[in-house]
Amino acid sequence: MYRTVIASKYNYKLQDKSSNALHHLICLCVLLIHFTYMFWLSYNPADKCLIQTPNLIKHLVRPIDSCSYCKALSQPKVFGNLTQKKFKKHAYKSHPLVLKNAVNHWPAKQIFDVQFFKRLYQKYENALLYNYYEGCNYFSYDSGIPSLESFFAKIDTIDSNEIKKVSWYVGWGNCDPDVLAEMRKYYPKPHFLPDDAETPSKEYVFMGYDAGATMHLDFINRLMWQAQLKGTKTWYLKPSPECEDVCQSLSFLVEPGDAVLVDTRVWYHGTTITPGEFSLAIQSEYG
Ligand SMILES: O=C(O)CCC(=O)C(=O)O
Ligand SMILES: [Fe+2]
Repeated sequence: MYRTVIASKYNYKLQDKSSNALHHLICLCVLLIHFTYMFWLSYNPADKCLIQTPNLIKHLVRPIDSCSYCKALSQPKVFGNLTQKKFKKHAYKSHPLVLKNAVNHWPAKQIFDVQFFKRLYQKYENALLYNYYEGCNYFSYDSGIPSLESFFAKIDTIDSNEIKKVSWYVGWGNCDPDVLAEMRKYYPKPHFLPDDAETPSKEYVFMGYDAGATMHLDFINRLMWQAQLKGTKTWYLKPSPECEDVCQSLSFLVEPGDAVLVDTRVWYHGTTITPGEFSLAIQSEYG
């Protein structure tokens, strides 16, 4: 009897220990699968670093702003079409600027539409892959269209007149040299940028109906220029939290033919297309 009790106690302990070990092993495997999956999702072969800094960490460790970019501003600085010389005074202050009609003469204003880009990416069939390997981002915002490839596959449906009222908004970087060369046939380097300004070999397209970009901050290396080619769009800017006591949020409307300059590294920004309109903009950086 005594032996049986000892044996069953011993067995119980053994069982207890082995089920604990099994439990730990399962937890470890689940964690391992989870982190491998997260890594696979965020892995981009174009990135120089194997492990990417999560956006939350980027927000926490970004430099504190001096607020000179937003102090005493209640609206963007609005100019007519500025010359290079006049633009230079404002180019690096990070004040939001609107240059009315500065890109009105660009042929892209007439020529660019969803089908233009669909045809372009059909012509250069390796461009999607090239963009991917060069780390050219695609943003689906709230559209639920997961990739540029699926956007082009879907475009005939979302662009048809019967359902033009469906809201969608996407943006993507164009890195492929052939695609960029074809795009640049229809617009020059913005004439107001300083001659010595550094520009990347990547230009973004943002387009959609009735929607826009949700509020965010960009972790990019330079200042941003954007050419509003089709539709009207409202920009919403919010100063960074450390400047909220001395600066205010602002919003402004841009029209086809306007150039917009926003330092999207310090201004939180979002956009909304005027209801019922299609909007298309080209965007890049300068430094
Ligand atoms: O044009 C837009 O809707 C948003 C653009 C944007 O987020 C940017 O230029 O950084
Ligand atoms: Fe942005």
